[in-house]
Amino acid sequence: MSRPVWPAASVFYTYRLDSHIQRMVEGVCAGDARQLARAITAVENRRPEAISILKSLFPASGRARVIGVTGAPGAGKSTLVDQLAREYRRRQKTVGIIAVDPTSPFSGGAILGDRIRMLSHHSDPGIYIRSMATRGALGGLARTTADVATLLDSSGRDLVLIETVGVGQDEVDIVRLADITVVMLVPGMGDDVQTIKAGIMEIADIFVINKSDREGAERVEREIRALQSLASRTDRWTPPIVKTVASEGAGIELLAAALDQYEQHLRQGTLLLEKKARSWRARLLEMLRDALLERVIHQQVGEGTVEQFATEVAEHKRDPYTLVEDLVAGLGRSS
Ligand SMILES: Nc1nc2c(ncn2[C@@H]2O[C@H](COP(=O)(O)OP(=O)(O)OP(=O)(O)O)[C@@H](O)[C@H]2O)c(=O)[nH]1
Ligand SMILES: [Mg+2]
Repeated sequence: MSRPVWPAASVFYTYRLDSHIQRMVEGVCAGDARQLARAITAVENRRPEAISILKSLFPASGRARVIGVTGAPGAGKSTLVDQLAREYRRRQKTVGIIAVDPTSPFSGGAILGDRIRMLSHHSDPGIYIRSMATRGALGGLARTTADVATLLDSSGRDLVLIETVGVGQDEVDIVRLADITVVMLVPGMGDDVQTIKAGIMEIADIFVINKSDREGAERVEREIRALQSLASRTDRWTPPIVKTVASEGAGIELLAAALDQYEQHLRQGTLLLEKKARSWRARLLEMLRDALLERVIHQQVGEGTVEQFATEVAEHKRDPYTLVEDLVAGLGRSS
């Protein structure tokens, strides 16, 4: 018999870990930070019990507003997210923060800075912060981030803030899954707007020009406006541009107001539902892809065989098209 793997073996593990998972699920729903941390670790590492945890917690999720904050390395994302969290705490809202990939090669030693800033909330149970530093390690960073956001949501957080560097496709995928996407730009980074991936500019619901204390904020604003005049959105929303000095907390209230406004806009008609359905479509396809791949690799060919196949194809001993066809056809037979 082949080795049981996540997610196909979740039923087997659920049976064995039932009471342990039960405690974890109840703890998360009650807002217990330790159980939440355990659940996140299980999901992040795609442990066998992860699916059971997510299944049990899904019904408790769906209430939080998920806000993605993205921008160039060093743009001030962590500083802004920190300030925004304070603003929401002033409004008696609870906040979960996911800082994705602070160890990326782009940000150098920023993880220490992130850690130090996190300490500023240390005594406030209304703010829960988690760093995710596993770029590419287990694949599906966007999916894992979305699942972690679901956990924070089910733990009763009113807001989930996701910070991610707006550089690669992973990051575009991550912020695409948020309800609201904030794209941060800063003056004085050369051809400002051009340094941010076009894909990121298109998904901005709100633009922030941070470090507005520096020369050139107006120029960035003009560039964004020029870009906006070319693009057209189907939801009749023109992303506002908010200028901030995150390090001094300036403009944060304006940003919070812009976020409120966009949320109100989304709540008109079926826009919010449509947006959520779009992101669920992407998540479902990825989940399906992962599940099918797991089945092919672990149930049919086994670990290491893919490398062997790859070598055989490279040596032209095998034709990859027939190989893939056979493997997919085998799925139907093995179920
Ligand atoms: N002058 C100025 N400096 C700022 C402002 N906001 C943040 N900074 C500084 O910019 C530096 C980078 O800020 P971070 O918040 O770590 O930036 P980040 O975008 O999270 O950086 P990475 O996660 O490494 O990509 C820090 O030294 C901040 O103090 C601002 O509005 N004006
Ligand atoms: Mg940061």
